[in-house]
Amino acid sequence: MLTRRLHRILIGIFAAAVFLAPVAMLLWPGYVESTTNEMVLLPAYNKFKCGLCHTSSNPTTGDSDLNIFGVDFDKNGRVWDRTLAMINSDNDKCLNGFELGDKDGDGVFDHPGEPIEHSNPGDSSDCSIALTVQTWGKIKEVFRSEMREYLELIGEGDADDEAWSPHFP
Ligand SMILES: [Ca+2]
Ligand SMILES: [Ca+2]
Repeated sequence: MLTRRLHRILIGIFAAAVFLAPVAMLLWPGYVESTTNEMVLLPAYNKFKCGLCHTSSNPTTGDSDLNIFGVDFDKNGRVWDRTLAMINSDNDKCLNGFELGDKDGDGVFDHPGEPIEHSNPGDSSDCSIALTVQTWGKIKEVFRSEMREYLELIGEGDADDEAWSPHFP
């Protein structure tokens, strides 16, 4: 009789712990705050936010695992610097510094305007080049140069003649 009652009590305690622990941790106010405080140490975070370091873009304590970049950031003392910028955490074709728009890791975003990540340094399937004002300018420059050379080659253009120049936005 006593054993059966003790058994029920123990099962009740176990069930309460299983169901209440996640709720208690969700209500732990310091958790989300600490993630946010660390996110702002990165040169850009407006696109992926928590998903830069976590396997979830909206982590709770139940799914707050770090992704591979988050692990490297943690190993680096949670400091963004040249060392972390020169690592390719997710083993795609882009270094962390490129993905976060700060190639030399000096903490300053490399491009004018609002700092937005090129891609996610913790996602091996994401290694993209954002079409910024700067990269679009480079594309136009290359095209104009190639077109000028071609027109001169076929005798249709003048290096100083801008009339043929295509109009780009
Ligand atoms: Ca990478
Ligand atoms: Ca990536």
